[in-house]
Amino acid sequence: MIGASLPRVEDARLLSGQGRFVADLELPRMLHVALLRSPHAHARIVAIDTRAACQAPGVVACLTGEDLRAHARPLRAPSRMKDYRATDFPALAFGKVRHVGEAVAVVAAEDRYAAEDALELITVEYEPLAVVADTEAALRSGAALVHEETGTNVLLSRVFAQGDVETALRGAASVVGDRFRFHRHAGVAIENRACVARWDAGDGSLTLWSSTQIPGIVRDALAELLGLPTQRVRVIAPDVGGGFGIKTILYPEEIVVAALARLVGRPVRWIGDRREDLLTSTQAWDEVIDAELALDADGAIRGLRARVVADVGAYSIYPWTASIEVIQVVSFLPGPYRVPHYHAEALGVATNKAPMGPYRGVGRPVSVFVTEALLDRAARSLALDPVVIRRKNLIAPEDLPYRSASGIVWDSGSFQESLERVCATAGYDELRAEQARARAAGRYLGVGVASYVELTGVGSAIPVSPGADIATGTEGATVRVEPDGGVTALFGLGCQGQGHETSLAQVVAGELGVAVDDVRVLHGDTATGPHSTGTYASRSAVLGGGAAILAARAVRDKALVIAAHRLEASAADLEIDAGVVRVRGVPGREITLGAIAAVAYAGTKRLPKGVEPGLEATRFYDPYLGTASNATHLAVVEVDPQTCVVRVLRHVVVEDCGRVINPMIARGQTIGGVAQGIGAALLEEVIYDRDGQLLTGSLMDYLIPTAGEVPAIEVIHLDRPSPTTLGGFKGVGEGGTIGAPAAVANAIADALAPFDVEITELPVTGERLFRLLAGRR
Ligand code: MCN
Repeated sequence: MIGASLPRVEDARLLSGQGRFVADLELPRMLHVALLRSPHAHARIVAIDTRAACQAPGVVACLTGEDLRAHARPLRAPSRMKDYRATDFPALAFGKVRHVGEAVAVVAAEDRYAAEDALELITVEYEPLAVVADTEAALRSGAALVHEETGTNVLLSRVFAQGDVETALRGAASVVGDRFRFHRHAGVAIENRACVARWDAGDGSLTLWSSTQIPGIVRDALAELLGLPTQRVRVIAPDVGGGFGIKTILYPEEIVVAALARLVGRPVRWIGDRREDLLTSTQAWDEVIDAELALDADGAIRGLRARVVADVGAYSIYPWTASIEVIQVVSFLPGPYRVPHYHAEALGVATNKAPMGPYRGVGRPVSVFVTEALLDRAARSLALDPVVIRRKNLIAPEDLPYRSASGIVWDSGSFQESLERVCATAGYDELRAEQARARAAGRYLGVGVASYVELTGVGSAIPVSPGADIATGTEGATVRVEPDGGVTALFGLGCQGQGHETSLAQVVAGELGVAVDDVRVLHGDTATGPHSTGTYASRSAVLGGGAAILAARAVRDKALVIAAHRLEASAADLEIDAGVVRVRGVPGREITLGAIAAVAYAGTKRLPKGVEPGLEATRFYDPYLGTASNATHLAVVEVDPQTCVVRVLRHVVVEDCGRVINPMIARGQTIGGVAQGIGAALLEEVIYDRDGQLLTGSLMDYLIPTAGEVPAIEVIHLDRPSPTTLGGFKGVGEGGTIGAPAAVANAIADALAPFDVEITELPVTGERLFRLLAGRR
């Protein structure tokens, strides 16, 4: 079962229009919500008049931020991190607005048209304030404050240090460094954010359907904010059309619809449109990184020094806080390399933009871009081949487990192997020869290599977001054999397209000894699944898979005890395959899992002495440290210096996600991630003007890659089981996005080496390339 490229069982439903997303939900008497959003990036709210809107046809309720305060506490993301300043994040702004698009009032009406029309009747008197447009402005003395109560725009700062980087830099044969910039990014899921809330006055309970990645976290936080007991709140994430990290926070709209449903006693629904999504969903990256890499003459890394300033936007998000992105950058800058001396400072700075949050890869696309760009530069300065300098510095098998310069322990990794394999697969030497031939003919081909390591399946020893007030180290699974022998596997984890209904079924089926088709995976419902925080940080295979193994094993052991009793054999002599338990070597002495379940549910009379009735188990798994996934990407590009068009001709990935559950799914995950990485490298950029107005508020302005920009991606799985996780799995969901931007950036720099330009900013849009090449062509 494990290792089989089974077709995804969910696809029949999803590809034939049978999926059930939040917007498909029709509830009797449901109200529709529209939100009035601020046109100002920073302004005091002097007055809001909703009287006319409240009288408008079809309108049932109308609330401002002040009104909502009586029904829901403002959200606050606490952290134990030293030098972190929490900010209140109100579901509807009161006092002032801090970014364009922030909601200031809500209308609930009989339909969305009535709600939208009523918004136009609300008058808001704003007093515009000085806009904190970027981190430079935010750090200037006397700058306007995004949150007055913090007394500064710096919401967090942290230093990572190992060894003596000053001395390492001083004695180096080569020091390469620059200011790098990875611009702001949006996570564009096919399904915009959406939520529906229903209040049941009969038993005082709330049900929220949300396109969230974290139903468990949303439930716990909502209960607290609304003052409800947790067991009275149920959060269901039905089919979700992509999340990519942006659906891993508790959003204002979820609080608003929940509070409204309770207030008016009718179901309330909000379906975000694309403009709202681009304006208000968390955004990613937006960091300026000053970094220097010091090397010996033979290319060995001596030390790395960096300062990373992140634009964290207007609010610190729940539960991850404003630190999630920038702390990952400094944690992962040393990459899969031996870096003896390291010093890095991270600053998270508030501005009047949408809040910063996690996006596929979190921080690592940025750190990998910087480190890999520096390595290529170092190779050029020391006249070494980019592959040779990586070979020299990559952590070797004998170094493992390896404690990185930022303190993360790599339990395993095939760093050298993935580099060698990518070169062999892509035909590196032949590519270089082809590049030389092309250059002689006036064409600019470039080859870019990037290696990375990431921590996946993180357990309780290391929080996903250091200091944040949320425990992310465990997941549970319930495995139940139904009376006919079919198996139901319940997970708290939700799914946004990763194929859990197939891959987790494979894990359960493999451990239990039944056919995959006989396992039905149900997930994403806090009322039915075990305790869970959700799907993020490439954790479901490791944590969900680990819990599934434990639960299936417990059920299997019990089934064998019952079977031994019925077959009058020893449990040690039994084997289970395709749902039938047989006495080894005795043809015909067998019993089906269904028959065993019937006995188990019939009760004590038919069961062996001391065996409890029932055939189900719930188990939790904590991988404790987490496990290292790694890969090397190789991109081949052609750049036309006249038109500044970049074409990615090839993209090869050799990746190690441990034991692969379903190679087709893991491949699909990698391909999707690479496509997003190519978008990040070439196209996607959120742009605000000096007044904090979003200039990329539609997909005409915010460019995502299409099939035209993405080549056929070659993916090889090394399939080296993790030595530290149950099942040997490592995560794969983010890797494509982590390696691709750096590989593409290095390939562009390589193509343009004759013009002596360096790539320091991503995305490398046509305009940026045009400016870089100005006067050099
Ligand atoms: N898998 C496997 N073998 C392994 C590891 C994983 O077959 N050794 C399978 C898993 O069983 C699962 C999939 O690959 O079906 C991804 O597993 P994993 O790496 O554990 O990641 P998660 O399931 O926890 O998903 C989260 C991850 C993240 S963090 C983002 S962001 C992301 C991603 O997954 N967002 C996605 N992939 C996405 N894919 C889609 N289609 N949509 C998103 O929003």
